[in-house]
Amino acid sequence: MWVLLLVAALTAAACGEEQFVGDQVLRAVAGDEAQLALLRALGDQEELQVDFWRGPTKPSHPTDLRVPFRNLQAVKSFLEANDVAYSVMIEDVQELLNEEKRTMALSRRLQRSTDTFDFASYHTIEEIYEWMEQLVAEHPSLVTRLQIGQSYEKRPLYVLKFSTGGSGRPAIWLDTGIHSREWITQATGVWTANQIAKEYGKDPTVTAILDNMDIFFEIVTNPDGFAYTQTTNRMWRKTRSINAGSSCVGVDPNRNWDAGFGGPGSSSNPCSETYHGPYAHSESEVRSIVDFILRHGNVKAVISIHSYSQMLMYPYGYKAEPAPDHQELDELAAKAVRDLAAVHGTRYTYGSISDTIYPAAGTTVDWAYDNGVKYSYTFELRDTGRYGFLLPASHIVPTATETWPALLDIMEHVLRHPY
Ligand code: 0X9
Ligand code: ZN
Repeated sequence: MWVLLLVAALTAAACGEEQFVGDQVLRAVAGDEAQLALLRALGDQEELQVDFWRGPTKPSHPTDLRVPFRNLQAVKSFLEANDVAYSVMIEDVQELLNEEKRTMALSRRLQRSTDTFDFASYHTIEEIYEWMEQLVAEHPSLVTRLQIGQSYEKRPLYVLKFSTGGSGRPAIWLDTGIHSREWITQATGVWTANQIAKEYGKDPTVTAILDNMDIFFEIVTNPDGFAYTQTTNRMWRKTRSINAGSSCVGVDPNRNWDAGFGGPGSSSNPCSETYHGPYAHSESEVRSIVDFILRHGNVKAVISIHSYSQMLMYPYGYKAEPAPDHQELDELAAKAVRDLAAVHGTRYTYGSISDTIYPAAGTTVDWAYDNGVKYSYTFELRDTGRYGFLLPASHIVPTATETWPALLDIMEHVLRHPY
């Protein structure tokens, strides 16, 4: 067995795939503002190559950080010297990646022999694009596939359109995978799109929604990043655009929107994971959605799906001021997380982005809200950090299944509250 593993590891390394052998994900909890500042300082020391998975947000809230093996001792000593409490969440990142690869390969063999799509497995971008064609072929009068633009590396930006006809109908926009490493989101996107198609004409809520509104669903919102997570670096979050004057690649597509662009919680450093880019909508992956939504002119809800932390949030992220529709958005979020929890007992927190998580300028839902889309929500799916971005495939169906009633709550509310 270990010979096979060794061969697999050597092959991956020879193909230029980034290895994470011995890397750990630590959870640190700052006791006060001073300790929080120390955690932020860790991130500013570029040579330590600390990759923040979650936070730092506020005292007594968890900060999850992936630390390369060679810097583990330095980081742990720093935390200990400053009395910052921490624990190890993931002992060896590479072990989880090996397991993920094994299950993907197993599912692929099964799929070849049975010719059915495995919703309980992670898939490559090619498999997802092929599945989209299949979905369209199976539901020709309901589903079409549009191309709204091209990524930086010239991949098509596909959107599934669910429509029963009419023209200029109010619409709901859904996106998953704008951060490429958040694999549970694209997988949940595939399951959910299939569910929408399957339930039309059966489930009365889905039927009522689609008899009056259109749904647009972009599943692979950051295709270059997604392809890169599968060939080269599983932990890639940003786009893959080249930054003039820097050797660091990519822009954070969830800081690139024209909503408080360049403000708190975003970075002007191209090497940062939260780099906002040279100007608002510089990324074609973002620009294409902006153009699409503005040109459509009747988008009533934008639901942008991320992971992880189990949260449901609404504007604002770029300012602390409550949104004019705060109360309605909050009540609807409360109902959605209640219905989500009823499925498997999974607990979500909810609130505005700036209250719930941290100030984040330039995000999708703030842009949508400021451009007239009242029902703007963003999910952070499972889990709360046991696996983080490396959520095992066995969680895909449970995650998608529990998220479904929450999505239906929001969509049904839009239907019943025309504006
Ligand atoms: O930093 C982000 O962009 C979000 N967290 S993530 O781990 N998915 O990267 C938080 C920002 C506010 N939340 C969302 N817009 N989902
Ligand atoms: Zn994200």
